[in-house]
Amino acid sequence: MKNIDADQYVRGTARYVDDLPELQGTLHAHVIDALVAHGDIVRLNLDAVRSAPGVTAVFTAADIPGENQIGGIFPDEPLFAETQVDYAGQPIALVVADTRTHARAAAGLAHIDIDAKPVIVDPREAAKRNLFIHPPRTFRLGDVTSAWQACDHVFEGRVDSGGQEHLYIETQGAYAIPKEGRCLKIISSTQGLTAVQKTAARILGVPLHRIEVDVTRLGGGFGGKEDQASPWAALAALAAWHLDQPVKLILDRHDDMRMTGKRHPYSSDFKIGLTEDLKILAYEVTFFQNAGAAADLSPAILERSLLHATNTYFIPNVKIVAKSCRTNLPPNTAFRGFGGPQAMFVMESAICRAAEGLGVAAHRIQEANLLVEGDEFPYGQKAKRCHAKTCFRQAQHRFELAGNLDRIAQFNRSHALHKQGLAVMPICFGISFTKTHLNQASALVHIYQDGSVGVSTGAVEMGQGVNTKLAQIAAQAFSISPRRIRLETTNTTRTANTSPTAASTGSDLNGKALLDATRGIRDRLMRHASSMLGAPDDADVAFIEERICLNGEQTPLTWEGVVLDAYLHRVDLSQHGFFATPNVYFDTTREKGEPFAYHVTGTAVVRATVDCIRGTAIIDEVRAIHDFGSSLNPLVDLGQAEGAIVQGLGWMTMEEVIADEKGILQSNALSTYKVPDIYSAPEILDVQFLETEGEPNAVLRSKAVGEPPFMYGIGAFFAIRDAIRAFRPDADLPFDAPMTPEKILFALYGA
Ligand code: MTE
Ligand code: LUZ
Ligand code: MOS
Repeated sequence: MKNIDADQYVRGTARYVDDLPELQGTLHAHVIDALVAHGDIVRLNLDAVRSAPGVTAVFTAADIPGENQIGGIFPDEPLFAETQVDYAGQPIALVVADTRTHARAAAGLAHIDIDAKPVIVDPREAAKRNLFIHPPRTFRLGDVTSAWQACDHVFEGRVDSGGQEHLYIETQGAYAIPKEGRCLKIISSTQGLTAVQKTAARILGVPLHRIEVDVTRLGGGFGGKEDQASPWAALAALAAWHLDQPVKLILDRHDDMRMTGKRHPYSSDFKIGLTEDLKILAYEVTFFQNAGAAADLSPAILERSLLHATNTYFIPNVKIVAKSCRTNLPPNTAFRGFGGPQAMFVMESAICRAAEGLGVAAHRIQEANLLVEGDEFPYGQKAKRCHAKTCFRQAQHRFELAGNLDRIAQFNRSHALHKQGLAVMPICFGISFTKTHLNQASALVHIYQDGSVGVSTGAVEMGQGVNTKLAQIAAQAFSISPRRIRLETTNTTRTANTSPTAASTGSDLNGKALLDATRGIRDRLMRHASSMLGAPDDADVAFIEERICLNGEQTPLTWEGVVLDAYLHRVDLSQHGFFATPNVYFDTTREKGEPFAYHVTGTAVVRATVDCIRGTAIIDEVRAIHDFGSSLNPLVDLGQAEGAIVQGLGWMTMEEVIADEKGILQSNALSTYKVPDIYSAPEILDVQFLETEGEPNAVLRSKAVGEPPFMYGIGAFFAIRDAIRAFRPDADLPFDAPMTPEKILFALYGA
């Protein structure tokens, strides 16, 4: 089935927050923010803002009726800075005017004096000063200390990976509309409706039932709207609450880039020990996570780094230490992979270092250590239905690894100024929220009298195609045409207590809740059809392609006929459904548990060509064998894999978030921040489906797909590195991503 939204996307008729027709009396808000990264607010004079043309009101912390607090995991983040600012871009006040232009112009008239304090942007520097978001966490398996002696080879190193701007096409925004009885409806571009609802309620000091949140779709989220949609919604809500008028707040691209958090940069130290036959016996790693100025989701992201530190390998002796470091940057946040990519990049760097030290190909070390059935992860869970080896072997064979390496060597011999390199990139990603309680979802299904169906779930459509999958699931459950199914907006009054659509679990959790709801209605409708047919209780009644079948034979009854008759006989045609992932748990005192419903594995082969005059690199091909399970929708899944891979390539090769030493973002526009476009996508992007029985814990055996393929992009770093080595075998190459042309040139010719 093709994506049910494809038509709207192509025609440009899909409606985002800023496309909604504005209600009469709608006002426009603009944020007044800190222009320095750290200091005490010594004077805040907003008189000129207040008297500027078109201005209705200006709000500060003093106007918050509830709590000036938006921290989700720890209460360490005010909505408005009061006495001090901790990062450049931090909101200090909100101006509301009749037009957006007026609001923005007025904001420029604010006089804010800040007594500057020292700025820290480097996580290692923060760690030296004991500036942590929370105490470090350590995961252990076996005993690294004694294992080093048993190793034939030990290597150490440092690894750095940079931030990444989400660059969702739709910027952050919200539209808050007062309803009667001091209630608010907030239309928000959020992945997490309940987070928006809770944040607005906390700011206003009202119970959750006074706040309704509604989402039609997002123009992308990528994790950037998992919880960072909340402050903008809360700001619009605050203004709408005081003024009793609708208030819209949409960030422009520049403000969005300056004011919102990004993927966490990490700096890490590793030590890896191997035996003569390339078995990794011990691995020790310390992650310094650059959290930014407040916790945001950093503790959860750090946890996923701990969980994914050994990628897809079994290592018997492991020690992983993770430190979340407080710096003066906007709080960094969820981004596709959620700390997993950062950790896996370190693991692959360690393997690369060992391979270079031993003079063997990295893929031989990778292959010798792949997880097999029953192997224990450092967090206690055992590998189950593990396809790591199958994917790796199939990638080796189908993509002719040996032949490819020969051709590359041949190319490199015959080209002086272009060099090719190759990397194999196996991945393993755990599926479930690592906070166990978030692994729940609900759905609400209505069948209308004409047989058409309305489906509400907690899932947010952000381009990933979850609504298409949900429509398929409902259509399949009732055996009716998908045209009869309508996916309603995601709304907190129809689906309460939603987990964010994140952790790649959107279709698993909501799909299973939806299946639960459809089962209830289907049972009632089958009983009703039975009685319409005068069939005995034990008769075999089934819905098959809009017809009712009795003991395998078609009857004259149709879906529409049964639905209408059921209505006339007062059969309940609505149903709530619920799903909670069984058996997942995690014990943080022992740092052991079974946090994931299942794992997704795969292997990619990445080939790159470096232009050794210009320092530019082209990723020629990415081919992968990926475990989609038994895919519900191969086209949607392929789109997810391809998009994720290109996003991963961007993180590893060109996207460079640069804040200067004063904490001011330099890469603050699309002229200074380069994202992959169609020309930087590999000419050969070939993602093949591993043939499997499918995953029983996934919805209809179709595995989660949103995040895992992102990590294939990591292969690009090592492919480029391999090509550089072909030009300059003795190059001193740090593990420092992204591998931009600037760094490549330096590697080729630098000191
Ligand atoms: N695909 C598109 N087109 N836009 C997005 O914002 N977000 C990604 C992924 N794919 C995203 C996307 C992220 S970070 C996640 S967690 C998943 O989609 C969330 O959706 P799912 O759980 O339904 O896979
Ligand atoms: N969000 C979250 C996530 O709250 N918990 C997670 O485990 C997670 N994983 C990936 C992406 N977002
Ligand atoms: Mo995705 S980072 O879980 O929104």
